[in-house]
Amino acid sequence: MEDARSPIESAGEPAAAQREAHTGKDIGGGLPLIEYWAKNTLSAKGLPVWKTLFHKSACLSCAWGTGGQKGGFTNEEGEKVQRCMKSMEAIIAELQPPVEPHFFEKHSITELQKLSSMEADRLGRLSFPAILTEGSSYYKRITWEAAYSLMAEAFRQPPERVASYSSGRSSNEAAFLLQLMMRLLGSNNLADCSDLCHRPSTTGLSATFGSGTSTVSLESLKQSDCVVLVGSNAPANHPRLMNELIKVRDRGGSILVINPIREVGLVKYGSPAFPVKSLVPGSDIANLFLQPIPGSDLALFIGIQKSLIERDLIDRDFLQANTEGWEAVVEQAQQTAWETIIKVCGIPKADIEAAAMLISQAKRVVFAWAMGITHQANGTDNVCGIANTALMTGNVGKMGAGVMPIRGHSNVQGFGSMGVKNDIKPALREALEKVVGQPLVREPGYHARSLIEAAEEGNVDTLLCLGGNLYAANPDLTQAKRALGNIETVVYVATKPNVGHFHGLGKKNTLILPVFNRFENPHKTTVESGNNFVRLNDEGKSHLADADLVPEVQLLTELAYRVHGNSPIDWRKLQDTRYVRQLIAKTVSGYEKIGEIDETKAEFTIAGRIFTHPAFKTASGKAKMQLTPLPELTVLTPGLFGQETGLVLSLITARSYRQHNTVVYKTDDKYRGMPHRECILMSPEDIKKGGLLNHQRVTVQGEAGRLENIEIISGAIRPGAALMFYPEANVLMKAVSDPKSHTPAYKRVPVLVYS
Ligand SMILES: Nc1nc2c(c(=O)[nH]1)N[C@H]1C(S)=C(S)[C@@H](COP(=O)(O)OP(=O)(O)OC[C@H]3O[C@@H](n4cnc5c(=O)[nH]c(N)nc54)[C@H](O)[C@@H]3O)O[C@H]1N2
Ligand SMILES: Nc1nc2c(c(=O)[nH]1)N[C@H]1C(S)=C(S)[C@@H](COP(=O)(O)OP(=O)(O)OC[C@H]3O[C@@H](n4cnc5c(=O)[nH]c(N)nc54)[C@H](O)[C@@H]3O)O[C@H]1N2
Ligand code: SF4
Ligand SMILES: [Mo]
Repeated sequence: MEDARSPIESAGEPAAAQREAHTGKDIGGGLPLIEYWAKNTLSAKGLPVWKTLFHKSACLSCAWGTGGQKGGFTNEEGEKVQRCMKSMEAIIAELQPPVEPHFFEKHSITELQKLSSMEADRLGRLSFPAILTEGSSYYKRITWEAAYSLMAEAFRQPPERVASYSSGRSSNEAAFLLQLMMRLLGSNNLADCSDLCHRPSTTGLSATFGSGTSTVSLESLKQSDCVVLVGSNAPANHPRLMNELIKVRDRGGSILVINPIREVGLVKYGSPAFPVKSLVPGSDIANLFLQPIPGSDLALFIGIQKSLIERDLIDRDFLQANTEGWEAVVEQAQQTAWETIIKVCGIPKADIEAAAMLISQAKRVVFAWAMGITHQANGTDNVCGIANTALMTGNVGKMGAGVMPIRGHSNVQGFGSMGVKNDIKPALREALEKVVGQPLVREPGYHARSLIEAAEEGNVDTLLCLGGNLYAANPDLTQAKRALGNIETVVYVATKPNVGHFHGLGKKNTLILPVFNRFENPHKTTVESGNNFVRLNDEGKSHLADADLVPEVQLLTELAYRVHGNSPIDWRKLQDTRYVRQLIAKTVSGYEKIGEIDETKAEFTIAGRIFTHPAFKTASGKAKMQLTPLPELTVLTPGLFGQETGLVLSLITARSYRQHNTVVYKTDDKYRGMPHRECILMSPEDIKKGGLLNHQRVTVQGEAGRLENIEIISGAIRPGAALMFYPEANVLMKAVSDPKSHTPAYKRVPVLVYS
């Protein structure tokens, strides 16, 4: 496959200007990765890092899901691999010394509220329970006994007024216990970070295939000859996926990248896994790089479908035999005018056709995506549009092909499997009902957004947050703070302090309860990767010698015991996680093998999820293709902000290269040439159009708030689009959500830029 001509040029956009504007690095990855490794492992402080690197447990960071059970650090194919720098960053943050013992006595909440995300994280590990009560300005240490009594009291409220939120870092065992405790209370108010993340993928894929996760295993990905990578910044957020993309190119395959930002690592990536051929010179990644208007990907996919239909390149036999509803989807693509498609996505017809050709020439295509697709007001339709394209080309249900949402947190998918969701699958509910011998509620509870709305209206009394940062992860931080402030008792179970602990305060009580992380628990735990592979984590030890920490499983079982007593579940017995795994094996479909994992140590692929034959988990066994209406992208004007002038842009809020979600590790982003976090990445064309200058300081106004003194950075981003870092930019936006998944549109935020 030949390297593509620059599609930016053919899109009529001045590639030269974009290249000139690019102030960052020339390749993604590269030597800085090795330098980081060397600095942190060869120093005097390197020993605990090495020890942790060799601990047999899954990586803390992303859901690509590398782990250590097979000896050394291995992927599910048993290949020995290196941990990426992101994995190391997460470990180093967990190996920090404890927060200084008298810190909270010396610093009032007003002072704590001034800390940035990075400063909050750098306070160190949480090592004792603390409480902030109404009228007090200081967090104070309390005993575990007092914390449990207070929580148990707080959970004795009507079930509709209690809720949980969770972030996918904890274990399957903790997740399972959390949902069981909540459901026995009679509450489905199990909001989860996936509501803010890949829920559109789960919703769209479940509707189409009857299964909400990736249909592709790592083994299968290794046989693909084309990967379509949409709305993902994998060089930063899933670095080990980059090695698979390099290998696709090495075996003569092709990569189509779709992203409004020409992320440098998606053009060329220097991987430490291939030190000689790749690390310094960099490996080519994208054969074709398309930069659509933010939020318009569905139009581009309908364009790809149309082009395939026009050239008679769709697999009608496959559609006939294995899908339902395909005629309407084909008809829709045929009926949609090219003019409309091109206008909505901003990509010229020739480039859309080139993308269609690239897909049709390949024998086995994997379609992969991340937040650029899900963080949209039509996130679920986006996912269905991708699935339709895969089905039309016969690319689901065979080795080397399929649809692959690239999951976020290291165990976010496991939380979903364990039933941490505001609605419960009937099969799981029935299985749980058998175990507990009583009916469980069927009505859906609050997801992350409806939880905030309910709290704002004063309808929530108690909230337990198992990890995460519900405050800073939400759109409209002012609303999030107000909403949390209406909840009587907010409990944060965490390993390290974050800004949510200081801003997301409950009305009467806010508790911060410290727990062990994955490599410190005194018992075995499991997690699930985005590729549907279950990992076993060995027992470990914490470096925090005198700390007053508990395992998450102990915290949840003790709380459940105090709320529910001994019946119908012997909660204290479940402090031994082997029994939790027995319950999971009995109740969670596909997880049967977890019942033997303590004896066999055999990590496994979850049954029924990887489709190597076109037999799906719908009632008919056929894929149900969904009709996907074109996105309606409103034309933005300064009037939206009550102004007459200024430059209106679609703001993408995303991660820098040195942060994990709301936790910032370093303030700069060298790869995008952004020297600090108060920057806005803009195209040279827009800078000129707005009468502005590179490095000028401007005001960025959103519908919910404003940020001042923001530095313009000129970069390779599509005109009309801009990028700022989350969570700081979350003050700007009102919550606009996809009606099907309720996930916020963080990637198309209207903003006005002016000096
Ligand atoms: N190091 C590190 N790793 C992480 C995380 C982290 O914060 N740090 N977070 C974890 C989590 S929870 C998640 S969900 C994942 C996130 O992984 P990603 O989804 O890669 O993360 P984002 O930074 O949100 O980047 C989204 C990408 O989508 C592009 N994009 C924005 N709008 C559009 C659009 O309209 N169309 C298209 N096609 N593309 C668009 C952006 O330019 C950007 O490159 O990473 C996980 N891994
Ligand atoms: N504007 C904008 N907003 C976004 C996004 C975006 O791209 N743009 N992305 C969204 C996405 S994809 C997601 S997933 C959410 C992320 O939202 P969350 O998952 O809520 O947030 P995190 O920042 O990952 O949470 C970090 C905290 O988790 C705690 N923690 C870490 N490890 C453990 C552990 O082992 N156990 C426990 N109990 N706690 C632990 C630490 O205290 C740490 O401070 O944000 C969403 N918000
Ligand atoms: S790619 Fe993800 S799972 Fe693999 S080592 Fe890096 S952060 Fe960990
Ligand atoms: Mo996420």
